[in-house]
Amino acid sequence: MPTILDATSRPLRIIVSFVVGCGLFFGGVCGASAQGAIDGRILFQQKCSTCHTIGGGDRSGPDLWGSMERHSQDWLIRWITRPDLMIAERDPIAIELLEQFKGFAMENVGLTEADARAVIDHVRAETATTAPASATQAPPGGYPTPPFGGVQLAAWAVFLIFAGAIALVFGWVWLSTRNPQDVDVKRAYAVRRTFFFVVASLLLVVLGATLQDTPYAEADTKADRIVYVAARQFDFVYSLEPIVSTGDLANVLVVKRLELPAGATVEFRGTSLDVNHGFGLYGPTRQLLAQTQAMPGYVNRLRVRLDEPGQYYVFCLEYCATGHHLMQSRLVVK
Ligand code: HEC
Ligand SMILES: [Cu+2]
Repeated sequence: MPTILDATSRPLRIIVSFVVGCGLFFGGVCGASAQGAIDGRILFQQKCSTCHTIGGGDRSGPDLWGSMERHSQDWLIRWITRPDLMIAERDPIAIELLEQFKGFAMENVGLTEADARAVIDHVRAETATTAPASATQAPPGGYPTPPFGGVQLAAWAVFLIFAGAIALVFGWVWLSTRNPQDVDVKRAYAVRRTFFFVVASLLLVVLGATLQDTPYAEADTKADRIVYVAARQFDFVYSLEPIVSTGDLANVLVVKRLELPAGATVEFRGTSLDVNHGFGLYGPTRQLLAQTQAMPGYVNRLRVRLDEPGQYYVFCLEYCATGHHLMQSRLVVK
């Protein structure tokens, strides 16, 4: 399920509001005597949670984690009880938020001042006890250690064997050519020519054998999901709307907690807002699945099918400056 609800899901929200409203009315009638104090948690769930989360990332309204610390109590009470009035009065903070949310206005949900206080207390308490949603935040208990074995071990062994062979050849050449007079130049060139043809034909064979595996034939098949990724020093920004330049960041809804359906073909469209970065996608066991470069001025498409549900990781695979190691993020496949 995507974490974004957009304006098109309005009818759904009206139905939800209606159902919630009916529940509230009858619940209120039955429970009025049982419940004296106003419960901020319940109010939040009923009146705010269609548009807001507390630490779960932006929906059609901003993530409210920490938002109570950004505004004065007076402002909050006025905003929560009469957002329509404040927008009409062109309150500067309200207008700025409205612009950030592309003109989608918060609704007046009919809270009293006492209700508003209870909700504010609830959001403050949740902020104090939960972690903020952030794709860049490490999971509790840290990142899993990647398994060392299988393909990775084989690749490492092949690398070591080849590197060792090259070192041996260099050593042998160094030892056998200490005296220039000893070198038979003609024979050396003949060896070089043979070597060139052997390696070139070997590479051609490998090219022929692997060409059919290149994904270009599927380039115009449709992806189930398109996720835009902007890399920058030092994090990854995700959105379901195109991000090409830094200017776009203000106009798109940034997804703080990226959730993707299991089995779907996902197309990441990656770019960079500053220097070259890498976009390396790792699976639940932290094994590298796919990677592409994130370069300023280019949008690279990376298609992957994420079958296995779980936590996936994204790391920068290009040393981009001193904060490179901070470029870690996560997404969830459900
Ligand atoms: C219909 C969707 C909707 C509902 C319901 C809603 N809000 Fe909002 N809220 C928004 C939007 C959208 C914004 C951003 C400003 C704007 O565009 O009007 C916002 C902004 C806010 C802000 C400012 C956040 C910041 O980052 O500074 C607070 C605080 C807030 N809402 C609290 C609440 C509370 C509390 C409730 C429940 C009583 C609630 N909202 C119900 C949509 C909603
Ligand atoms: Cu980097």
